[in-house]
Amino acid sequence: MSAERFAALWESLSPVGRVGEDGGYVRHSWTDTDLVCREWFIEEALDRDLEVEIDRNGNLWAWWGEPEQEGAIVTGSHLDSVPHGGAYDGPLGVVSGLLAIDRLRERGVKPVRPVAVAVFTEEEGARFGVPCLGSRLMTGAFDPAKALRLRDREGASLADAIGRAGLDPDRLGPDPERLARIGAFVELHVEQGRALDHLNAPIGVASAIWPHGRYRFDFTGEGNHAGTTRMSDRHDPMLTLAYTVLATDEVARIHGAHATVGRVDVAPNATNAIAARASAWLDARAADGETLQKLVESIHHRSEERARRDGTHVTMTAESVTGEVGFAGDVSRLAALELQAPVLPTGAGHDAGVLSAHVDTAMLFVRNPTGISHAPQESASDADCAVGVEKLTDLLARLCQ
Ligand code: HGY
Ligand code: MN
Ligand code: MN
Repeated sequence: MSAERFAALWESLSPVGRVGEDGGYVRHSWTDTDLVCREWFIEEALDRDLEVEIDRNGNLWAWWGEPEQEGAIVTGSHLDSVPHGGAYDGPLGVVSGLLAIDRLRERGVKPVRPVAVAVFTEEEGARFGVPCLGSRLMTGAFDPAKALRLRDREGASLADAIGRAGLDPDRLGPDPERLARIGAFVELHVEQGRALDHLNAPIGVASAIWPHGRYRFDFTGEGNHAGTTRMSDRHDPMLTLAYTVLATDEVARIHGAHATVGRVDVAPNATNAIAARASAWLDARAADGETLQKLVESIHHRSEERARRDGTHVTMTAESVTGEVGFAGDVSRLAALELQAPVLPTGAGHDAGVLSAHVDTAMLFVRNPTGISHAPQESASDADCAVGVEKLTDLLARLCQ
């Protein structure tokens, strides 16, 4: 696979959802932009004579071989992005999967089991708040009734969104037959860090995904006039929120963990009014479950202490929590042996993490020279991406024959 050949397919998708001069992407699930991305995938799959399926949860599947046959070898990733995210997080795995099918055929590989490229919906949880929603619904890891009630920031429900795209909300839910037919899942993903760059390696293999969770903090206080309310008379939830953000940073450093508040919501959000209430979303990650729990408990405890001082009130709600994922099965071991690539953990969640509880799973990483992700500066060279396609093809060839 040449860099030019990779770039040709890459560039057929890259203009979709790219916004503003910063080149960031806004591709939220079930929006018109996402439907264009989905159409792109379906066309590319049909161009390759792959059989396309949309499953009950809206995930897309492009099959080479009989979908009903056992032991399918599946690759793929997601097409949705965080707001103003990078180009590669998700789409790189989908484009590489399609090109790997081309390369398997050119190499004359005759699979003895079906091979598929999958596109999972709402992996980022950027619109409806729950990451890996498509793969969690398929594996029964998230309640479909609860999912249908999830709302985006404009108040549209998931039920409305998928209904608009032609799916039947009543069919949302576990898909055990489909899951049982998958023999192995391999997700290729841009590295979200600089380990491969420091190792001067184009490709890596995942060893683990850190446990991580998303926690919503709701602060309530007393709305009032910014100009006439004495400082000593205030119960300002923004103070408690600000302190919680500072505590997040300090506690994460103490625990050698990663914790972030990147999203807030304030009401009434007026220049000349003391806020009545505010919300902040904590993204917390740590190398092991025990540290994650201590990290979140400590942040919550400090926030409550500060609330008492401010005369405000704080509640914390866990919106999604993902346990540690170890990629230690045969497929991961084969990947490390076959590809002779560095093996490294990641702090980022992936559909491969969700599927790994049910299916033998591996993840391949492609070098990201900036190490930046979830931002427009995310990058990967066409040459490294082409190497990624070849390595993915090597692994799929071993698995499907
Ligand atoms: O947030 C994550 O870890 C992933 O990129 N969805
Ligand atoms: Mn991501
Ligand atoms: Mn991703």
